Amino acid sequence: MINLLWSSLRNPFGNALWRTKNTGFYPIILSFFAVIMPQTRGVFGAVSEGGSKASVPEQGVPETKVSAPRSGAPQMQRKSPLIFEDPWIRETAPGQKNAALYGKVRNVSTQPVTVRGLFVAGASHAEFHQSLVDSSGVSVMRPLAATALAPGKTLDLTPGGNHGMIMGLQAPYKRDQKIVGKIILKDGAEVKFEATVRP
Ligand SMILES: [Cu+2]
Repeated sequence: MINLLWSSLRNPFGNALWRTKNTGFYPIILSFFAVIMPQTRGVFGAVSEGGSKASVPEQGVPETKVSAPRSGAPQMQRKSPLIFEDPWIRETAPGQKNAALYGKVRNVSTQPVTVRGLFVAGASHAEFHQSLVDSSGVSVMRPLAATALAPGKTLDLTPGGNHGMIMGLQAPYKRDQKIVGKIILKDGAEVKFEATVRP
């Protein structure tokens, strides 16, 4: 013990190196330099090589951060041209295969919008229908042709009138259920909605 103290007093540096070599500290010191050195070179590089090298990482970081919201922004800013106000579906009885969708589809854009199709979850097929009274006085319904809505105009879907026809139900729509769907526009865009099932 005294010998060790004495030798470290006489040759503290050599002793320390010897100990680190044999206890595994040496690799730690090496890795320490391995971590520090590239950073040091980076700092020197930034200083000696002017803006070119340093500017790459400096620009790269904000650019990737900015580009994410930028690329997302057009989609978020691209407002839906249609609003489906108060969409609802009449609840169905067990075994019933068809249902009807109601609400107000409003064109809130400044361009005419053509409604082409309909998709409703839980059904095999859906389309817009119009209700008519034929020449013999019988109430009938027919698929609504692609409907162009002028800016500000509304397609009213009401019981007894135009409606979304939902066919091929896989299970009954039960009261207070939320049913997702989408209106498909002529240009292929889709307007998603969530309809509530009501009595
Ligand atoms: Cu119908």
